[in-house]
Amino acid sequence: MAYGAQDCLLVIDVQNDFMPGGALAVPRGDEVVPIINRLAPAFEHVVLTQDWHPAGHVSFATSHVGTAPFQTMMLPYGEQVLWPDHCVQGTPGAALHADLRIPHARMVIRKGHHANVDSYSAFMEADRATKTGLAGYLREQGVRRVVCVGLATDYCVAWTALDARAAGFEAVVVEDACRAIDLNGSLDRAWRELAAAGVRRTTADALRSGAGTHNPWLPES
Ligand code: VGL
Ligand code: ZN
Repeated sequence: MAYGAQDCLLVIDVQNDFMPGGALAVPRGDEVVPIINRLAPAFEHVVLTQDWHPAGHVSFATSHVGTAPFQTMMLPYGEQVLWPDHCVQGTPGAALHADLRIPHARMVIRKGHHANVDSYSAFMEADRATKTGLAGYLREQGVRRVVCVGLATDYCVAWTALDARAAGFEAVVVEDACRAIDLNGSLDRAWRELAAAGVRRTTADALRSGAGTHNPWLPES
């Protein structure tokens, strides 16, 4: 078995605001949708995430006087990139892309809902102390390996994969099923950190061709 009950596909933040024309557009972010749709049926266990901020969230530049989007600011928990307002709870921009077809997804986990703390990672908020509950859920389900796809490679996907490793899971990032924001070298930095943490990097083709057989990208766990 290459992947099965011990594996979970994590589909990260495939939301309207991260699409071209959206509030925090990720270049070519829409291209991941058909790739993820083709990959998802190979996984019996899929979890979706949604970035899910209250209006006035601390990560929004509009919440701080004299700031502009994409600059950084020191907050009590560390340095924070300030973003355009995005993924506000219940708005159309926070909805999942309408073409995402993963009816068998079991859980949607929403993150970034605390007004004063951001959460790129699906496991742990930016204060590096508050857990989302995802690690406990996955452990109770017998999951040992997460396969990460979605947006954005260098923020929510990378932080999620790194925290998956920190929580004791195997982690894989499917490079062509992700797109990056790439702010001041963030994408190169993310790939270096992922490699150093033992996160595997693969492609959707390599994953698909390995389904149900031995897959050199995904050694038996
Ligand atoms: C994300 C920036 C702010 C992401 C979320 O999904 O990568 N990036 N909020
Ligand atoms: Zn956000």
